[in-house]
Amino acid sequence: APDLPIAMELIESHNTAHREVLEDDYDHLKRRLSRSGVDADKIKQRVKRLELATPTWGAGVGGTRFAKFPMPGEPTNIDEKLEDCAVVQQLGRNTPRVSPHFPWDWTEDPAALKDKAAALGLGFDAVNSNTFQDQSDQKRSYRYGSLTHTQAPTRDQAIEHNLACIEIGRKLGSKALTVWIGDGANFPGQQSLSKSFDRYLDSAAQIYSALPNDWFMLLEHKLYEPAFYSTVISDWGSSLLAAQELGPKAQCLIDLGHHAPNVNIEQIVARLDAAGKLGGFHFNDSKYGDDDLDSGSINPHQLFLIFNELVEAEARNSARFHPAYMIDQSHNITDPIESLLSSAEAIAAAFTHALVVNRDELAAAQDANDVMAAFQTLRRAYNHDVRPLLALARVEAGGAADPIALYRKSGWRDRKAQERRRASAAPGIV
Ligand code: AOS
Ligand code: ZN
Ligand code: ZN
Ligand code: ZN
Repeated sequence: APDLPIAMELIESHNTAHREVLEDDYDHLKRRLSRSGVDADKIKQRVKRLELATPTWGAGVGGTRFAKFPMPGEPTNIDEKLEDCAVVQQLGRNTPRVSPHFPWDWTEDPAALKDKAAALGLGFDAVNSNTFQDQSDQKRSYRYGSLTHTQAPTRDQAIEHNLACIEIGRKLGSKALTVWIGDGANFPGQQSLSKSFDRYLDSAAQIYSALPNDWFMLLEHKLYEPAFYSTVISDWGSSLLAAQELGPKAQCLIDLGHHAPNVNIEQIVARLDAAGKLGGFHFNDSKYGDDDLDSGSINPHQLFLIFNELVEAEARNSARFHPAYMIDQSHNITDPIESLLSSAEAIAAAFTHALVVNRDELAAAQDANDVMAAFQTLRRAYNHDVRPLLALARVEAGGAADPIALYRKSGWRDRKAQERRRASAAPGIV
């Protein structure tokens, strides 16, 4: 049995204290849902199967290019990050796998790392390559690009790195490689918009051909930053073109923060699904750009509408529906464990709201062009307070009724502040 970080007795007594109120609230919700023909117990079982990956870099305190404010007790190496992700999984019960980033999480002994994670009750999700910054031991610079660089030896170096990520990912039990590159141009005229995309396709094809059969290559688009004039894989269109060119194992990954403000992301979900290319998500929220704020903290309704499309997509084609869900956030001023717990619950809430939409009613209203009825069908689902369902699902799975309250009570961070070495305040990472 895994050696879990938080004492089971603490969770049990916490849950016992919450039990009565929780069951009372759940029964109330159950009655309300049954009046609209929805079986709360069934939804609860489905929500229990929701799995979100946590990012190793999200376990540490993030920063901006201006500053980072370290927090006593924050993790500074992959072992400590795993421990903190294990706390999130133990209390929240919907984040069973961790997504590592290389070379940040580099290890000479992946087998040992895999065992260490398993001992904490964790597995590994997609591996992330990093050719968007230079490493100290690297021969060639990515200043003017990596997979799309004009010079072949630099492209080769970036390809080699991705192949090394696949190798290490195999040993960790990963099933996907996520590729986000910062390549692009900061000035008009700086590079050929068409040739740079061709070079991307060429490099990506070499990585693709090294993928194990049961793996996916997830292509992550982003409209800008660090390339502020033109980014090579800037949007879902470029991503889809590339994924279609590469082959069936190449899929598109949607990071919610990687679009211009007000873009209809749920429509992108529907389009990528129609093309059979909906590979996965990086969940986060944003106000202005790639803010990497906590999921559902700014626009929980958009998250609901995205899950509404996902529920429809799964119903349309459950056989090929397997998007990888991950949280990709930068926790700059909160305790990352609390942000991850809060975000995982917000994502589960959006999913639950989507599950309680009366699909027959919605389809009928759409067919009859009853606009208000269609909208109200969504609104009714969104207005339910589903927190008791989420809490009970967690408790039944061995987690905590109120994860953040219990986490605070556990004294985890203070204890780690005594044990762990201090993090550096160097800005710029993530
Ligand atoms: C960058 O903007 C992307 O969101 C990537 O997913 C990136 O690899 C990750 O945020 C780690 O920096
Ligand atoms: Zn300024
Ligand atoms: Zn991302
Ligand atoms: Zn991003």
